[in-house]
Formats: sequence, C-alpha cells, structure tokens
Amino acid sequence: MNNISPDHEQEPQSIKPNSQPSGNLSNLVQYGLTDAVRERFTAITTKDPELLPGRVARVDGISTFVHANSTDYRAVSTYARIAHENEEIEVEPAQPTVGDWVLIRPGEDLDPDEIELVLPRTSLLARKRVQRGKEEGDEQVLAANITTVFVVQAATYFNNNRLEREIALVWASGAVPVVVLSKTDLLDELDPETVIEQAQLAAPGVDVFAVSGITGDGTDPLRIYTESGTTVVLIGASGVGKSTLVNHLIGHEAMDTGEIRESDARGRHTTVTRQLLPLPNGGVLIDTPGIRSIALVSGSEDALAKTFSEVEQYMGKCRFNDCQHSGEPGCVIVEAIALGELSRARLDSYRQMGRELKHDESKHDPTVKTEHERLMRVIAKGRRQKSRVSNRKKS
Ligand SMILES: Nc1nc2c(ncn2[C@@H]2O[C@H](COP(=O)(O)OP(=O)(O)OP(=O)(O)O)[C@@H](O)[C@H]2O)c(=O)[nH]1
Ligand SMILES: [Mg+2]
Ligand SMILES: [Zn+2]
Repeated sequence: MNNISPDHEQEPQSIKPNSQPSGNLSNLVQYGLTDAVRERFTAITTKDPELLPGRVARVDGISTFVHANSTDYRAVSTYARIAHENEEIEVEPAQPTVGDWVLIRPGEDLDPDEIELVLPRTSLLARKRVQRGKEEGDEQVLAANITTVFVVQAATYFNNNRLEREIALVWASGAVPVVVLSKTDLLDELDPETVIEQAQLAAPGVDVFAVSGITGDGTDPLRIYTESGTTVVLIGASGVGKSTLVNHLIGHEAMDTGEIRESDARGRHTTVTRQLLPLPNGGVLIDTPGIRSIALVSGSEDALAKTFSEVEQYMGKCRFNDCQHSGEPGCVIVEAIALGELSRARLDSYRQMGRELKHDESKHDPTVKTEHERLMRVIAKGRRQKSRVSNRKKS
C-alpha cells in the first residue's frame, strides 16, 4: 500500500512535523475529515495498519462506495460493526450509510474489500418509511455525521405542515436544520421576505433563507454552513430544486436535474441515490432523492418538543392533569389561543405528530432496539460525558 500523497513526493520538505506519511489522511480532508475523526482513525490504524480509513460516498443495493485516503473502493459490509473505543463493549453490527467514517480491510486475491469498522456516529438522519397499504414501516437511515440539514421547499409551493415534520426529523438526528426556500425567481407577486416570514412561523428559532438555484440569488449566506469539516445534507420533496442548488454551490453540474411535470408541479425523482460531494471551499454536501412522506422514527419525543417549543411551554399547566384542551375550566392552552399567544394550527400539528409517536410506542417492543435508537443512545451518552467534562472545567 502506498498512501504517500503525490504532493509529498514532489515536495518532501513541506511535510508538517506531526504528519507522518503513513497516516496523514490528507485526501480525506476534502471529504470532511475533522481532527476528532483523524484521531480515531489514527488510533485504530496504529494497531492495525492494514485497515484503510475512508468515508462512505454512496450506497446501492449491492455495495458501498467509499472514498479512502489512497483511492476509491467499492466494498461490501456484511460484517461491519461499530468501532467502540472500549473493546469490552459487545460487537454492535452497523449498516454503513452515506457520510459514515469507515475502515476497509482490503480483500486478498478475489475476496471483496470489506468494511470492517464504522466509527461511532455524531449524528444520524433517519425517517420512518411509510409503506402504502402497510400499517408498519421500517426505518430508513438517510445520512450520518452531518452538521446541518438544508430543508428545501419551493418558495412557490410552500407547505407549513411538511416543514414542521422536516424540522422535527432534523432535530431528532442531532444535526441543525436550516430552511431553504428555493425558486425565488418564480415568485411574481410575493417577495422573498414575505415567504421567509411565513416559513419562520412554522419553524421558530430556525434560520430561513430564500434562494434561486438558477440565478444564484440569495445563495451566498448558505456558505457559512459549508466550511471545511462540515457536512450538509439536503432534503425535500422531489422537484424542489435540491440538485440545482447543489450544482450552484459546487460550481459545476455534479448532479442531474429534472423537469417538473406541469400538471402537479411535483417532479419525478431525478436523483435516485444519496451522494456525497465535496465543495471547492472545503465542506461536503449530500444530495438526496426527494422524499414523499416524512414520518418520525420512534423515540423522537424530544425533537418534537424542540420543534414546537412555544407550544410545549404550556403543556402540563392546565388545571386538570388529563386536560384535553377542549373547553375544560382552567385550560391555559385554550386561553393562550384566545389571547392570540398560541397558534391553533401549531397546537394541532404538535398533537397530531405526538399521537403518531405514541401509536408507534404502543406497538414497539422495548427490548428490540432499532439501529437508530442504539446510535442515539451512544450520541446522547457522548454528549452527557462532554457536558460533565465542561462542567468540571467551569467549577
Ligand atoms: N426557475 C427555477 N427553476 C428551478 C430552480 N431550482 C430548480 N429548478 C427546476 O426545477 C426542476 C427540478 O429541479 P431539481 O434540482 O432536479 O430538483 P430536485 O429537488 O433535485 O428533485 P429530485 O432529484 O427529484 O428530488 C428542474 O427543472 C430545475 O431546473 C430555481 O431556483 N428556479
Ligand atoms: Mg435531485
Ligand atoms: Zn388544557
């Protein structure tokens, strides 16, 4: 294996004192490598130098495409497991997804290259797949280790309720949502500011931008989210202009874009796989195929509370513990709505989504943990440890 990058061969003097040629991982910087990930990789490859660090760029039905430090691989992941720092921890299987940091063991002779380890995820975007005609849906994991999610909706075709669901989905992932209203060049009567204000009502506390992926208007402020070491995934219905925006930010036609059917302006799934793409200024974008329905994965109660924080603050304050907020005396919710302090539509959305989660919960066998739940436990544990460390520093 030769992973000395060509730059170093030409200019050996330029090697920084702390970057050994065997593990500098320089090619992975363009795929979003952070210092923390570099450290984890180095700790593992020091013990087992045969393993090759990389990042999952695309997954199809058969194999997983990985950008590794030296070259790109098409690998299988039958036995992949999470690389826990503590070796005592039971082996936890993992299905690598786009954005995952992985270690490949190159296959000998005709054996395939295998993804052996997946680094613990810092965030994981997942949704419940609602299958037509089926009550129960499984979970679809969309992307891992993302910093920000651009929730894209057409400014001309904006849907409050969908936006609320998308925002909740993002909060549940551990990443930060940013609303991007696209196609502002097609707004004739409304101005972008008006649509931004509308969206802000459905997404309190979330940054909202209005852009045109075709003219590039309004896209500059988005670049603060795409600095080196960050990973941004774009989600939204088919045809809203995700790939058009991706191409604009990247500066060339990296993704195909598609015509919209005139009849319903809904588009037709031009993008068919999730794909990781490096930006010239250092960040990484993940373009995704349009999602028709947005349903939260079980255990997303905290994300719901965050999405509807202004509604949540009234909960548990009514006179009766089991208040249904439908005319009982001492109901603070009905009072807040009457005073115009709380929106009825927001309350309804909050309750509807809460009911869906409860419905899941009642059918859910608590001993069966989904991949997403297991990971979120690991992430939450990491956060608790981190905050303990910072509390200790403060005291
Ligand atoms: N006028 C205008 N058209 C746009 C804009 N962004 C996208 N479009 C058009 O909308 C259609 C769909 O755009 P895409 O970028 O393919 O949409 P997408 O969200 O990637 O769709 P999927 O890949 O199917 O999920 C194409 O015909 C684009 O040219 C925009 O800002 N302004
Ligand atoms: Mg697309
Ligand atoms: Zn009440």
